[in-house]
Amino acid sequence: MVETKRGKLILIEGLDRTGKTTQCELISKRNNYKYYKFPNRETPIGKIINSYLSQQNYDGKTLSDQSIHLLFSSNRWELQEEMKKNLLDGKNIMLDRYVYSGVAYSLAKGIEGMDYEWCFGCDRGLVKPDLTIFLINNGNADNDGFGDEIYEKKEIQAKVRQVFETIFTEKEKKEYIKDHFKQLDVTGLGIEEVYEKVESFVKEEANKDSTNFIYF
Ligand code: DGP
Ligand code: NA
Ligand code: NA
Repeated sequence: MVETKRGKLILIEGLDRTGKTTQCELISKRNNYKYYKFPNRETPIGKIINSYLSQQNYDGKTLSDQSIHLLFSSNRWELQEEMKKNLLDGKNIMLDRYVYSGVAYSLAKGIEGMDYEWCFGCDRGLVKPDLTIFLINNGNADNDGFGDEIYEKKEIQAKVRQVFETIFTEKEKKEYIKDHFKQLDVTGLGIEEVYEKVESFVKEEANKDSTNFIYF
């Protein structure tokens, strides 16, 4: 019996407007990867998340910070079985945001009691990416480019970035980061220039043997 080789799970993380979605879509189109984006705003939970983020039909009081945090996590859990099934079927997956966004955006709020362990807690057990690519863009410091959603503000983005960097340089370093993390500075680069770099990371990972699943 021939065993199917497990597919790779590759994640792109970063602040808003760093080009994550564009790159994930290009990789999935050109290399036949499945594409998952979190939050997935189409599920029942995703619809609540969408109204929170866009602040439409939402009075700002219905959901506490803890509650929205758990909904973001739940949104990842909603699709977990399907993702694992695809991977076991040998399909490669590109992920647009995942656990690290979950931790970073909530930690950045600085809410008492919502520390790193608390924020990570509900995501423990999700399958870990084989590779995480963290996009950094130093070009939009003035942030005229941000949209209207709840976190798309200069001060919030600066805090989120700090938290991302802490996670990737301290928290996750020991067990995981060395082989599974690439930081990519995309400042001033065009879409195809970024793509070339992202694709080379993706191909390098795709050529490695697949291990058993690792978990958060
Ligand atoms: P996007 O659709 O990629 O622009 O993401 C929507 C916004 O939600 C963006 O500002 C990042 C934020 N976000 C994504 N995932 C999470 C999460 O798990 N928790 C929190 N609090 N925010 C998140
Ligand atoms: Na956004
Ligand atoms: Na995006």
